[in-house]
Amino acid sequence: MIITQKSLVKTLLFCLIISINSLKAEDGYRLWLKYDKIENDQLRKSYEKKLTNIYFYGTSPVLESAKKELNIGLTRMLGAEIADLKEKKKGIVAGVIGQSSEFDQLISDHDKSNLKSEGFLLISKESKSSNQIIIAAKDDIGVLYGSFRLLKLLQMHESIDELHIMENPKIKLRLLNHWDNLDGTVERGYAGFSIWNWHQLPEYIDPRYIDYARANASIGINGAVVTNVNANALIFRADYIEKAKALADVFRSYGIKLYLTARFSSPIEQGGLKTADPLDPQVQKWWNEKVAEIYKSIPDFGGFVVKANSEGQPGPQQYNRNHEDGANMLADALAPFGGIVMWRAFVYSSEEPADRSKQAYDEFVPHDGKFRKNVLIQVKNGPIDFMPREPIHPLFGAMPQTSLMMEFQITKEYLGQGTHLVGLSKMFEEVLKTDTYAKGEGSIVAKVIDGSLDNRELTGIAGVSNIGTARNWTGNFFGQADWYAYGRLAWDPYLNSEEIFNEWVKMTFSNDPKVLNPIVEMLSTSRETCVKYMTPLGLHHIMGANHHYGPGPWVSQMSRADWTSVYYHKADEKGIGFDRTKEGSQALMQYQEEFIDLYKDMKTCPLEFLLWFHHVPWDYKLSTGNILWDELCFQYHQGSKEANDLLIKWNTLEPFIDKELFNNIKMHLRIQVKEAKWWRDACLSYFQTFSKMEIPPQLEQPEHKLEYYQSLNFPYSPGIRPRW
Ligand code: BDP
Repeated sequence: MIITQKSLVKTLLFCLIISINSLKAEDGYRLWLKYDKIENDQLRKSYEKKLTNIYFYGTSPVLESAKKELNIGLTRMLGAEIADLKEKKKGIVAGVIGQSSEFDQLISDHDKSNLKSEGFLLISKESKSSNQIIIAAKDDIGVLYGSFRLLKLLQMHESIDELHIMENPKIKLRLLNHWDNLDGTVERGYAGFSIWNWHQLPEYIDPRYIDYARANASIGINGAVVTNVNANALIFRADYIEKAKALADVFRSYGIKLYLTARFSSPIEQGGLKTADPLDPQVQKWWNEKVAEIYKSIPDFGGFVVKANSEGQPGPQQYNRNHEDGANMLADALAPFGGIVMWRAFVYSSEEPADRSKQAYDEFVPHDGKFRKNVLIQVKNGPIDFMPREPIHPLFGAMPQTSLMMEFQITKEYLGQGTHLVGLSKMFEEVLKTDTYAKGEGSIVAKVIDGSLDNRELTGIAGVSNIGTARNWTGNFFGQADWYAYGRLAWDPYLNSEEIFNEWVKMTFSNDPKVLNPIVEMLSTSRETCVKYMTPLGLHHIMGANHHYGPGPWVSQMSRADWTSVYYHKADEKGIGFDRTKEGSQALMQYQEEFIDLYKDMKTCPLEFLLWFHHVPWDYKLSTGNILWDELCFQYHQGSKEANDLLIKWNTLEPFIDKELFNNIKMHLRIQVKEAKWWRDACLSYFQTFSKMEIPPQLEQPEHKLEYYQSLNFPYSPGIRPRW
């Protein structure tokens, strides 16, 4: 046998991949793309028979990424070398429809006509002369997604016989929003610093950028907004545009477009103008030229996200203009290049309105139908701010002539930050499946977002990223599940969390039911647990000031009333809760009639939103049979007990989990147990000063006096906005 230098290098590389795989402790870097060797010989061999040859019709950077990924994944999982044999009858055959008639013949007309942009088809074909697994799509990104799907089948030990899978993404723009600052810090980031090394860009391309793009592509994310919504105009300086271009160049081969946040006052800060008035011709000219300059470097640039007139950020209202004027001006600059504007609806003025939850609706609904075609209004899932539980935002279903996109927060600013295990998928799912009743029953939020309710073409969803320089990307290991779940729901907002958790656990931990079932259960129950120990019964915004870490129901002295906790819980000697009914702030009236009917009456209002919509007397008898105060105590205690159950369950998994990973998670779960108790005791001690009732004697009493909890402070708590 002649051993060429090339084949020797290839074999050595192959051995290296295999050995690295088996030696390393689990540090979490590989995310759900672990591709561990399939130990079941029979299964592995059955895959091997069908998959060790790859043939791609055509070539492009994205197709190359797909081929590379198949190579890495199959080599590792099968422990066999993958050949590129130019053999089209056996093995994986992939291509873009419409580029080769030979390839097109493999796909039925029915399948061809059902495939949509970015979707994929995965089929097996077996005959006497052929044995193929075909990956077909309308574009190369679809082929990449199909390749990841095939690898996932193997990771989940599923059969690849008689394959016929067709998937099309339901939402067009599936984005991650990074709240990353140019100085390397991450607002509300709990996983280290920003992964974007702006200082060393554009020359230094961190290999992480590629793995980041791979991970995103594997779940269908097709856009990244790399800068913070509290934006810095410096990003528009020529050298920074070149840095951004370097990132865009990496992302492109994984089907990911780059977007930037636009500080509204940039024409002043970067352009030297005296104004940023959107109707000023000079200002318009500056934006037009700046956009043209960006497209010169980044021809597929996605567009801008804008936070304007919110929390002190500049915006059109400073010039007596409105959101429409601001968004349309930027949209006009971007339109010639196919770019879009995502204008955020998270706005509230500094005038301290009677109920902050009403403001976005009041400011945006009058502009329905008046935004340019390339504008999306980006709406947070709830009307306040990413709380552990909020009702849906009243804007969903209220602007049928405008593209509304969803904004979820994946980073857990309000749900345990860097340590708590809280499977966010459940929260995302709850929101997406909630009925707006905008066009009668069944008008769920998912239908607003995917455009099907109002026949909207331009659709989108954004998730505020939870990743950073932590070796395992998310700091808290289970944050990986949140990133994964967000991507899956962005692809298909009708999925069930259990299904998503199952996939993630299988790919990340194991297919063994002994491991799979308990972890899926932990993920499935944990969000409800968190709500109970933080904000049960519809309470909200009662966390520590500024850093938002830990409980702070007593927070009352802030520069704005609607940054305090007392503004939201309104506890007094009579009761607790925010009356948002017709008799109160009337925020409930912003919803559809059927929605109002569900929540308007204290007697029938579902308990999870009781204190969101009502001010309820302490001794009010609830449907549970308990008076409000007792119920509050029971819920807090139950939440804290359930946090402990998570730890107990985890401990049973010790024999099956990599030691390093087991301990990593165990330490975080211990923190969660401690902090759940802290939340419980601090909140009950504080609310007790109003209820003046005993915590039911069968429950453990708070360990410390209220003053102790109030005295705690955390000056270096992570994620704080630097300018605050
Ligand atoms: C709040 C965060 C703040 C963000 C703001 C936003 O505390 O850091 O800037 O949302 O979404 O939840 O703009």
